[in-house]
Order: sequence, then C-alpha cells, then structure tokens
Amino acid sequence: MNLLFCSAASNGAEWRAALARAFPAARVHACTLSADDAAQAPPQDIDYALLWKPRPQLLQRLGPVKAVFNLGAGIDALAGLDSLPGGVPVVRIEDAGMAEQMSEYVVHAVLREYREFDAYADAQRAGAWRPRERQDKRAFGVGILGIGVLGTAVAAALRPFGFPIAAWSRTRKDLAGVDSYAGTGELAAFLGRCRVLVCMLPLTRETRGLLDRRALSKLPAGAHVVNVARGGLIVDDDLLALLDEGRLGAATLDVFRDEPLAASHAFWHHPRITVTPHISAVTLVEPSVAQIAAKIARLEAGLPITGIVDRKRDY
Ligand code: OXD
Repeated sequence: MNLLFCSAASNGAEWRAALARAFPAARVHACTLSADDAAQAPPQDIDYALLWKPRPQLLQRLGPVKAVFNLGAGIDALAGLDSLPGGVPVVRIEDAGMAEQMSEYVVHAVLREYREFDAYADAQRAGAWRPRERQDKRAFGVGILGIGVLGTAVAAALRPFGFPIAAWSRTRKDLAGVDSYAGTGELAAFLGRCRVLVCMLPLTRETRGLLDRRALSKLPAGAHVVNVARGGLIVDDDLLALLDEGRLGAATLDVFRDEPLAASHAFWHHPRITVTPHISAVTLVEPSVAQIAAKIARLEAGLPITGIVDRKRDY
C-alpha cells in the first residue's frame, strides 16, 4: 500500500515514525511542503493521502486515491478540496483525544466565569477580602454553537455542574440534558439564553462571519464568548466593539482568522480577552494514527467508516 503524508505541522517526524509503526508493510511518501512542492506532482500510485493544510496545488495534482484523511477535525484546512473528484471520500479525525482536551478547556473557561475568578484576582491585587454573591445558576445558560462529536463531549463534561445547557446545530439533536435549537430561524432564541457562548462550529461558506454585530448583540448583556473552533466564525471588530461598549462581558479566544495572531492585533492586550495559541485541542499523533489505521483496514475490507466529510456542506 502507498501512503502520502504531507503536513504543515512541525511534528512531521513524529507522524512519520508513528505511520511506519502502524503500517509496517506500506510505503510512506512524505512531502515537506517546501516551495518546490507547489511545482511537483505527488506520486500517482498513492492509495491514501494523509494531509494537514496542504498547498491547494497538491490536491489538484493528486492521482486517483481511495481516500483523503484530514489530519485534524476541521476540514477548512483542505484548501483546494473542490479540485478533488466528488467520489473521493474525505475523512476527518474524530475525537482521538481531542474531546477530552476540548472539555478541559471549555469547562475551565465556564467555571472561571461562573465562579468569577477574574474578580477575585482583581480583589487579591487590591489586597481586598471581598466575597461575592453566588450567581444564580438557573440564569447562567451555557450554549454550544455546533454540536458534533466534540460539542457533544463538551456538553457531557459540563452537565454535572448543573448549568442549563443549550446547543444549536443545522438539524435538531436529541441529547440528554441539552435543549436543542436548529436552523437559522432558531439562532436568535438560542443566543438569547447563552450567558456563555461556546463556538464549536466548522468554518464553511455558511458559517464564516456568522457571529457579527447583529448575532452577538442577541447574547444576554455581559455574556462571555469562548471560541475553540475557527477565528473566521467571528467578526473581530464587532466583538471588540461590543466588549468596549460593555455590551459583552469577556471573550476567551483560542483560534483566530490569521494564525499566529499578529503582534499588533487588538485581541492581545484587551483587558477582557484571554488569548491562547490554538491549544484547546491538539491532534495527538498516536491515537490519530491508530484511528486512521483502523479506518483504512475497514475500507480495505469494504466496510463502512465514520467521519466522512459531507462535501456539499464542507464538514
Ligand atoms: C483541528 C485543529 O481542526 O487542530 O483539528 O484545529
């Protein structure tokens, strides 16, 4: 079997070693994403392409592969996807350790807001012993915008704390302890009950810029926006304006339109924005390779697999 491995991540050597262990009989052709790659076609006898943020040219020049594996959860990184024949399955990484990491990050952000740790940090700096009233949990709704594999895990991680949890998705979901809102018609009602809004949507033609001034203004006054999905979901200037006007309370942002976030970007020094460098859930090499190997074994045996991207919807 011939595999193509091409990744823009810095841990290519770790991936190659894990792939060699998982596919001892396969030939793994690794490309480096150097400037020359744009001009070079990959070998034309590849069975499966394993890719993370490849140059669009690479997809355009890919021969007739059996499937493309995206080495992450979000497939917006596969620029040039339109050039692949429609019949080629594109498969994303599902969970593989990401759900646990995402849950840790989001639970921390929600509890930090609910238990007002920032206010206590301010009080400590002032040397002030200043207990605060407990917030009414029934009025502290947490909303998950986008409830796929990772969103479902985050909802389950939040459930024991007793917050009213709502989720919004394209189609209605039936999840224990989660109020489901579906479609654009129910977006405003969903946003209206999110004291903390957790963005977990894929970035597609339909979701780019979804959280603009109009949508963000539907959140309750003082709401906290957590973005662990893609920076392009939010209109940066609208978020900044609503924070500065005091309409929104705070934001915890792990993802940005351009990464790394430019040193001059206003998010870095905003007093009510927490910035982290896209670490809410990193792709773990060993579990991801194990998942890919198991899926390839099923495909080779003619069996169905999960995680196939709906090419019409981009996720
Ligand atoms: C992913 C990511 O999509 O790391 O997996 O953002």
